Amino acid sequence: MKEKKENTNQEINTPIIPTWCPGCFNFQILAGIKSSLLKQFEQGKKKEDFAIVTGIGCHAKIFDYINLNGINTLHGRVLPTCLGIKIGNPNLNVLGFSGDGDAYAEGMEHLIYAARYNADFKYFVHNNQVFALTIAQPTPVTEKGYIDKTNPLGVKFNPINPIKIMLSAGAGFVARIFAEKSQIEWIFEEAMKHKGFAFIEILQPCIIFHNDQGYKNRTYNLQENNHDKTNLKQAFEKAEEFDYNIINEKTKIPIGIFYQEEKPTIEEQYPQLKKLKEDKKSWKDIQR
Ligand SMILES: Cc1ncc(C[n+]2csc(CCOP(=O)(O)OP(=O)(O)O)c2C)c(N)n1
Repeated sequence: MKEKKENTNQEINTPIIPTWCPGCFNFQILAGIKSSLLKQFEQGKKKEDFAIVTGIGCHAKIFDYINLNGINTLHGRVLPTCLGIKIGNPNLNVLGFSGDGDAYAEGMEHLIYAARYNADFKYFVHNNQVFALTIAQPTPVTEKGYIDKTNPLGVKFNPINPIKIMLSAGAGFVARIFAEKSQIEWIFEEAMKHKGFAFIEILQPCIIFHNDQGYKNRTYNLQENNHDKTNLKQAFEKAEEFDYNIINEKTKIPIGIFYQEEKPTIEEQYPQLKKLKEDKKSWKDIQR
């Protein structure tokens, strides 16, 4: 077996200039993820301990701006790609990124299974309530009545509520935050401490096509308001408070961790994966 060379280059920036619109909230997400990674490196992890997976869309450009190994996968297929990486090498810290179209339209069925299988990876959904890259068609979380060229009569259906879906599917870490660097840093650390699948929805107003920056003023923090994140019933009640429809003066949007419960991960349940983890190996290392 070849001896592994240690990678001493821990640079996470890339030379690629972001093509997001000036002022896009994706910049906040990028800054928060980068500083969180640097903190992880300070605590002893290395660049090669991480893998990044993105879907297709504006959110997915983050793949080009962070110098980590990974896969810029097909639209809607972030979760099975993350799962595949974890099964190939359960020692990797896998970070998945999707847009709301990617996660809740093309990728919806994978969400249920990610919660059910509970592989230990972290999933960030940049929710701007539109298919932004393809110029603003509605997604399953766009508000009823939304008009665009593909829906000139307005969207006729109520949005789905992904927080409720994740709670129902049995996800062990269900959170929502606003796209602000400090919030990303906080939730990144909490999610890394959690053993198992972590679902993190990031409210990320699209400043061109769905510019609801008022979102931020309507948020309140669950953890600062006595929310019991171990109480599933309470988590559902909090999830009900915001139904993704717009929004009036009274609307309150809970952010923070709705629910957290550690459950056995897929890696713990299969002896082969458990052994790879214990031996700090991947399938590649044990191939003959
Ligand atoms: C299977 C498939 N369907 C549709 C497309 C076209 N497409 C490319 S990007 C995109 C929008 C992505 O929207 P979202 O996932 O919400 O990400 P955002 O751009 O808002 O960050 C679509 C529909 C595609 N590339 N592949």
